[in-house]
Amino acid sequence: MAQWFSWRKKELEPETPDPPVPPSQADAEFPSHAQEEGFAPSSSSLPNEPSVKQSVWRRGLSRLRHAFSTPLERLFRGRPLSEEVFSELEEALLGADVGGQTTAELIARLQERCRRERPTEASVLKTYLKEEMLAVLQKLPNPAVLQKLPNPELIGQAKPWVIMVVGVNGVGKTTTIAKLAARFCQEQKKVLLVAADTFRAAAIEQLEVWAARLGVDLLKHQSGASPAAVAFDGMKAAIARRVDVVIVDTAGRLHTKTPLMEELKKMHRVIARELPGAPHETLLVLDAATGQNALSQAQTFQRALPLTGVILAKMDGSAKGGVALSITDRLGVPIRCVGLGERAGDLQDFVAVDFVEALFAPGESADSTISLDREMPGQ
Ligand SMILES: Nc1nc2c(ncn2[C@@H]2O[C@H](COP(=O)(O)OP(=O)(O)OP(=O)(O)O)[C@@H](O)[C@H]2O)c(=O)[nH]1
Ligand SMILES: [Mg+2]
Repeated sequence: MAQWFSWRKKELEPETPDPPVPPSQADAEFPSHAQEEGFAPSSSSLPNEPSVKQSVWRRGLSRLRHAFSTPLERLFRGRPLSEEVFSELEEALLGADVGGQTTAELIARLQERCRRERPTEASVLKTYLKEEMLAVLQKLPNPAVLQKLPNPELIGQAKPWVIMVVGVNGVGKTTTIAKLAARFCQEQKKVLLVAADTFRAAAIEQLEVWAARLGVDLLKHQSGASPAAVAFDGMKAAIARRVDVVIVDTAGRLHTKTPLMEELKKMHRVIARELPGAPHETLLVLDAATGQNALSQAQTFQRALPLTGVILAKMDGSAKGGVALSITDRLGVPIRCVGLGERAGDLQDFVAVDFVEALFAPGESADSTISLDREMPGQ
């Protein structure tokens, strides 16, 4: 670890007084995205009462918070800055699956700030860490536009708006598709689900159950059918039925000898041939509980397909959600949404400030069990 504290040794020999430590800006600098997104607390809310959305994020990240940021509070409390503190912080970041490279970069930036601003207490690292994590998560361009799913303006430009959902088996693709379809239904869009995961009959049935529950159309073939043929028929049906949004479910594994990536590329080509410009979104679903494995999966998919976004499912049960940082940092593909549960309403737009605030939120509040059911009646 770099000798970050060389200035502290000098400090022991009194020279010029320390520059004042800048006031903690973290909280003041986190704007209320809740307001932008229409989830702002009502004017009757108490000043420190979290909004429904903040509560959902806090509840969703509770596992990661308990594994990562709660122990950090203890690590920082009442300790002077030392190399030991930095190496424990490094361990905590690695333990949360932030990943080696992103962790090293974060630590280097914190050390650089300490050299510059010369704090004495380790507790200031919490503020610095929040700010540096936010900088990593916000480094992709134009997040405000990219994050919106559905984006009614974009959907209006192409009809049907086609979303292809990919990912290895079991990560949460089908559930995420149902969550997305529920959102489009709320926007009064006509949705068609295409069951192109023909690997097993149960996968088709699962999508069928969701389609019935949400009251949307489904196009399916027999299990074992060619996924590209299902995608082809799905596009034909979507155009004929004048649907607004098509969401194509895909397999995470195949029973044929064709490698998965080749089959997915073929589906992508078939969709593009039937409707130029489609698929408008190719979303990769990753399981947040798999930590750094999720990043290597993402890199494999990125080599094969023009991904437009990542959806990080199962964040609610994960102590390894720090992978969100390395996905943004290393992949260069924005995280669009996060899965915070198994129900149709348990999908949140990924807003970096909400994520960081929830990660470092003080102890659970009484209403931390509020669920999105309130926002999505009738589920
Ligand atoms: N806790 C939690 N569970 C989730 C979430 N998303 C999906 N699941 C659960 O994860 C399991 C697998 O989800 P699926 O949607 O079937 O995953 P899949 O990628 O379609 O799986 P295959 O079709 O087998 O490739 C199911 O039990 C889901 O209920 C989430 O955000 N949070
Ligand atoms: Mg599935």
